[in-house]
Amino acid sequence: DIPPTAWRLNESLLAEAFKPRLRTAHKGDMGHVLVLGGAPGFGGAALLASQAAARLGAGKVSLATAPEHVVASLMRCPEVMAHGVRGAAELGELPEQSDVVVVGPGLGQGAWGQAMLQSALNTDKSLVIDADGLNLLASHWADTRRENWVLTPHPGEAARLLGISPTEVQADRPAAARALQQQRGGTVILKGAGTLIAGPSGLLVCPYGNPGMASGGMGDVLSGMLGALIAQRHENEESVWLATLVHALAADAGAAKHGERGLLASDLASYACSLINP
Ligand code: NPW
Ligand code: AMP
Ligand code: MG
Repeated sequence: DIPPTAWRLNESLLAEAFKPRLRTAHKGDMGHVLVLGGAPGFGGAALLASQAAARLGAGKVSLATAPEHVVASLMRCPEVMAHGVRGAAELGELPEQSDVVVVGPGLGQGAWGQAMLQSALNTDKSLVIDADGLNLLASHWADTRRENWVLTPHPGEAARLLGISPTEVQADRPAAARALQQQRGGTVILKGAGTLIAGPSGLLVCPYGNPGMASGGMGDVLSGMLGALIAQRHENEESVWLATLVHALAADAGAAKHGERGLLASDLASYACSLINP
């Protein structure tokens, strides 16, 4: 159901936003995204985010992940600079060298994930916090708020952040999205059918997307798309609208081809290309 007080995102925004690149553009102009994630067992989540960031036009993408995931990541996506890190010290200057840090996909909630999140919070860079990054905010950073971040909870993660049940979140999604934005600042994307975006400009709803997105990795791809568009465009809130729109419309194009049951998260980035290169 579309909340009556929310603006609806419309696909017509895309043609306005994605003009041809300057002929003299170089990768240094297109932003550097750093993805922190992929604890043992969850390497795919961080790679999906990284690959989506690369496909959406980020100038450079770095991935800091558990060392055991580096070789497979490089084989799947050599454009991504994959670093195996055992702790915060091994991140070196990566957070400071990037424009946007995406933290959370497959991060886990143990000491390693906590150290990665702390490193991201120590910078003044724009942040995208997803998945276990959100779970850690709920459990260990209860009072932290920030303006230059995007939080991307699904209803389960939103429930943990708000200290209520997922059923209560779903019973009044606009209220949950607004409450999170007020508590934490920045821009909040409450995911799930009829994704809501609560930001400084108010509430928007995304009327696109489909149940083919009810499969693992879809949210991880969104976090990478957000990182790429924020890195290239700087305008935080509008970049959030555009990434949400591109993600959902790419899934609709993908479902038209593969069917809802056959859609994979890793399919989305290639469908997104035709949306951002009109
Ligand atoms: P339930 O079960 O329906 O009652 P979790 P996760 C709720 C990584 N991944 N509407 C749901 O409720 C992630 O990045 C790795 C209502 C349940 O309570 C994370 O780091 C992959 N409720 C980690 O795994 C691919 C909803 O949320 C809870 C809802 C764990 O993330 C998969 C489940 O969420 C995954 O991305 C909705 N629409 N959506 C990889 N390939 O490496 C969710 N819930 O416990 O936070 O687990 O989202 O799988
Ligand atoms: P996650 O649960 O983190 O993997 O994120 C799932 C992604 O897929 C989010 O962007 C959701 O909004 C989207 N999604 C999941 N199910 C649906 C649905 N039934 N309709 C539209 N979008 C969905
Ligand atoms: Mg997720």
